[in-house]
Amino acid sequence: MARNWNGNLTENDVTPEHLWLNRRQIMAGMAGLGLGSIGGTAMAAPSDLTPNDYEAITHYNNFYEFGVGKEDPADYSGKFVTSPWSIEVAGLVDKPGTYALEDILKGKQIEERIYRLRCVEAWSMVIPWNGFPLSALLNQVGVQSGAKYVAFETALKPDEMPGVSRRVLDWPYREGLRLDEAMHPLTLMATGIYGKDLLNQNGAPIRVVVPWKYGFKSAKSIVRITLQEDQPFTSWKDANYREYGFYSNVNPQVSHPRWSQATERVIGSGLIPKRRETEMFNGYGDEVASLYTGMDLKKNY
Ligand SMILES: Nc1nc2c(c(=O)[nH]1)N[C@H]1C(S)=C(S)[C@@H](COP(=O)(O)O)O[C@H]1N2
Ligand SMILES: [Mo]
Repeated sequence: MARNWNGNLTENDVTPEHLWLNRRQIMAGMAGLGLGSIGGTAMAAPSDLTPNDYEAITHYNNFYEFGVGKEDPADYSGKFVTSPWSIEVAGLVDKPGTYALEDILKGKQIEERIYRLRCVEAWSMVIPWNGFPLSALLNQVGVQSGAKYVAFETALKPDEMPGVSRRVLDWPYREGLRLDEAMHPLTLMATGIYGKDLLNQNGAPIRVVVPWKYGFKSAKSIVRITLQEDQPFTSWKDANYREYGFYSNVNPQVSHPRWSQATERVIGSGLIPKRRETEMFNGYGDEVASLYTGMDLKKNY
């Protein structure tokens, strides 16, 4: 099921940006396998993009519907039923409706994308996702011209989610993106990790991954996607708008009110965890900075 990002390019895919991303992805993959560089090709890929091991990726999680402890999602998500699954696509689209997961996956090419995940809590890891660009789904349903934002809603099943009895957030967990962010080729609908179907704790069976934003923007176990004109309600901004903005692009220069975002703790780096400097847009600035031209990112945090 897993396939590399260089697989099956169509003519439409062959733009300079895509080619660059391809090489970067291949390199990232090779770095993960310890293969080093391809015959001297000039390469912008970060050399330290080594995926975390499966154990860390599946046992150090935030999924508050199952509890607020990092191991709670692994320990308490066993009752969560993720099959059958469907996503309701609503709002300003040509083909609204409830789509079975199988129908969403039909014809979608599953790629591997090795991305950094930077949590707003100032820790990070590297995850080899499997999935398809959100743009493929949005193109399939036909986004109408009035749509400016995409809203995501997570499943809310209190009988299967022991964490939601505590009102840590205004459930269901909701997130959103501007339409151009949602259409960006880096924005992924993930269905797997390391070539295996997502486990419940990682957002089975399907979740969004937006690698240049703090992790909470990447909503798990999505059941509804709405195209709309207005900026969507988002759970964390609702919980505390001074701490969590709508954009929440990774930005080492904008501190969280209670801690600095300049550095991050590297999960899986040993008993005395290493810290690394946090990069603007989590290292994806070459690809995404142009989305924010002319915006004050300190105000629009
Ligand atoms: N539905 C839902 N999605 C969620 C969360 C959550 O609590 N509920 N936590 C977010 C946060 S804070 C992070 S850092 C990432 C973690 O993803 P991972 O556990 O797969 O690494 O998921 C995000 N998506
Ligand atoms: Mo997070």
